[in-house]
Amino acid sequence: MGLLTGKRALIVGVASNRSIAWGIAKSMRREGAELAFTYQNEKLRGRVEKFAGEAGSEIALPCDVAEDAAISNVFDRLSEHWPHLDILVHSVAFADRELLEGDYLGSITREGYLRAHEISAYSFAALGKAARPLMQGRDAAMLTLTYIGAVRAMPNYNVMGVAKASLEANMRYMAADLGPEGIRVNAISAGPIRTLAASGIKGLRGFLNHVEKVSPLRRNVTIEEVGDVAAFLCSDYASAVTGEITYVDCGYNATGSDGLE
Ligand code: NAD
Ligand code: 0WE
Repeated sequence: MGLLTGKRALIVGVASNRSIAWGIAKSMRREGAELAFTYQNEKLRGRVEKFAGEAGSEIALPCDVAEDAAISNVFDRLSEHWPHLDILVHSVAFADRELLEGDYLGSITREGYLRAHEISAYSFAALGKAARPLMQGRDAAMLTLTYIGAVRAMPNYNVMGVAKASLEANMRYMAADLGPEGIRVNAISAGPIRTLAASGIKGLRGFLNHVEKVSPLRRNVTIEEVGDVAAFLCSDYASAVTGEITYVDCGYNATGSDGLE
């Protein structure tokens, strides 16, 4: 019997076979969950349909999280397939690329700030609000993905770090709301991984090399390792864990050796 046998999970944020959401989908599938997926736009539709098929799923629904109607439509359509939902995985972030370079104050704009927060933080609350009715009475779980840039000022991460701080606070407020209903809400703070969202980021190679050099495990984390922790956090083995951030970063966050030879 798998960790997630009999559970149904909606995965938001698959864009490629390198996506963290895909690592999570693979682990959840292996542990017996039934899966459904969303895709951001028509460009990604075919790819996500193929990934859904590989994961034994026939459910791939459009959802641009910037659109209220798209969010409510996902749960309307999902409820035609499934009477309930047990797991919601939110693996979405976006900021305009120009804001992820150089000085925070040098690059920040009102528009860029609002956009980053809308897509990367508000969307978790919006999806959680829309998923809530389907998750009643289920020992259900919601999960989001964050980064250490929420709690430390990291070079170039800039407005995304501020949005991740908001995302982490959202996660705690959602956990407080939904705990009495039996719904747990958690976050994984993953180490840097070369995904689509990370490719083309100036200095990503430097971040990866740095973690390899100074993290206790002396290497970087994989999407499969993030997936396994996600499966655990959304399983009944984690039934007393909510409002928590679990670092899956080869121990990087626990070190203080930066800058030493
Ligand atoms: P990815 O590019 O594979 O996934 C990002 C996803 O966000 C894509 O599927 C994209 O379609 C989706 N997205 C963006 N804007 C959207 C919108 N308006 N509507 C719907 N979907 C939208 O990259 P990833 O690295 O797997 O990122 C997933 C999550 O993991 C993000 O929250 C990211 O911040 C977080 N994270 C990534 C790393 C890393 O180093 N890669 C580390 C820690 C946390
Ligand atoms: O959360 C992220 C990246 C999220 C992201 C990535 C992009 C690239 C393409 C959000 N918006 C965009 N917008 C785009 O146009 N990570 C944790 C990965 C990441 O991003 C960094 C990092 C790391 C690590 C940005 C600067 C420095 C390090």
